[in-house]
Amino acid sequence: MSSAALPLTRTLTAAAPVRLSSIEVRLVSLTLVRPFETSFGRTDTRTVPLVRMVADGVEGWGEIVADQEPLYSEETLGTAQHVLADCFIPALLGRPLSSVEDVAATLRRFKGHRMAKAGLELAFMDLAARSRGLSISQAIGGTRDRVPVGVSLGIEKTIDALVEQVLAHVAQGYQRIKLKIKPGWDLEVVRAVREAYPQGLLSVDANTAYTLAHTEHLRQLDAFDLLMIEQPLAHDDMVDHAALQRALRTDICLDESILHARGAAHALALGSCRLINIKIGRVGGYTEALGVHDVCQTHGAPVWCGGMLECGIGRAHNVALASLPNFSLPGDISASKRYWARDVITTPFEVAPDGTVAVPTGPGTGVEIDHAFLDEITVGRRAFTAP
Ligand code: SMG
Ligand code: MG
Repeated sequence: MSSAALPLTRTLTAAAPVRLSSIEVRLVSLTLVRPFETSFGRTDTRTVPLVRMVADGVEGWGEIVADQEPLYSEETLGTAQHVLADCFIPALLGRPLSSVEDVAATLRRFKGHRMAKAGLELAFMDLAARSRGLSISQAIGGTRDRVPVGVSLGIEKTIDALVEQVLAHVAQGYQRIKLKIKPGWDLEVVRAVREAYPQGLLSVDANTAYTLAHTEHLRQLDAFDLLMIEQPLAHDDMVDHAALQRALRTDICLDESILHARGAAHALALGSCRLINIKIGRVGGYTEALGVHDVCQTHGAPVWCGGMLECGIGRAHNVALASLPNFSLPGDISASKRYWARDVITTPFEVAPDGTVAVPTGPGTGVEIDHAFLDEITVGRRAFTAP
């Protein structure tokens, strides 16, 4: 593997040390325009915890990607609310915080619960960048003004219905199609989609549905010239993935298995994968996401930005992250309308005919919250103030 020089001037500090006067956790309820089914289950409605921080009249917003049930990872809506209220928020309120790294360092003694931590880092990053009049993309050293995007298509009732979805999204410009697979919904499905979409970038995501016993079966995917197979084996495995990667021509991309920069380095050294997707929530925030990005860049492994069916706030953070130089593959960053009839931001994200999304240039996330709509869909809120 080649190694590339790391860029970057990063400004993860606020204009002046920040003492957070309040942190609010607000739950909003949103219904997908189309249910999304993976190997582990089906999502049609999401209850999304949003984090709002205020300091010296500047605010910042973050989103927590934990789900109702521990299906994608161990975290849930319930565990996130618990650790925020009882551990993380009390540790942050009233304490001087200069940078996003300070937030990460303050929370480091608490094990795990990365999605909950990320919600706080996201809000702080937004606030810190706004306090300096920088966009997050500028603050983290982003180099793209538009990012290439793909779409992740769930399991459908029939192969025909999926092929129809594929063609509709290709027509909208998406640069890469990703299919969810599981035993019983794989080879035949990929064959049919490949016939309908012979040239384009195509990948599959198993969300941990297979074991090494499926090696011969998965080898048959090599025939379809896939960009990658994402997370075929267990969420906590790296060794079996290395054995599988040796048996496959297709690149393995790890998602669930990569929780931090050290894990990314291990996976690349072990040969468990050749690609990594980065989700800010999965790795616990910007500090670690930037770390994973840099480790991969040093190893010559490209990364791409994963998605967790975010609303506009989380999506804005994802777009900012994906503007970093080593995000060279299309991300799971689709248009707002692919998820929601109405998004929580005033200007929804759109995918241009060339399959790119514009990186917002305004301060912080660069998006404006649609407060009237947010209030309408709020199903719970809890505010915490500094003593
Ligand atoms: O946000 O467009 C999106 C979804 C992308 O497939 C997607 N996410 O494993 O990569 C993944 C899944 C996790 C979420 S499934 C509810
Ligand atoms: Mg995945």
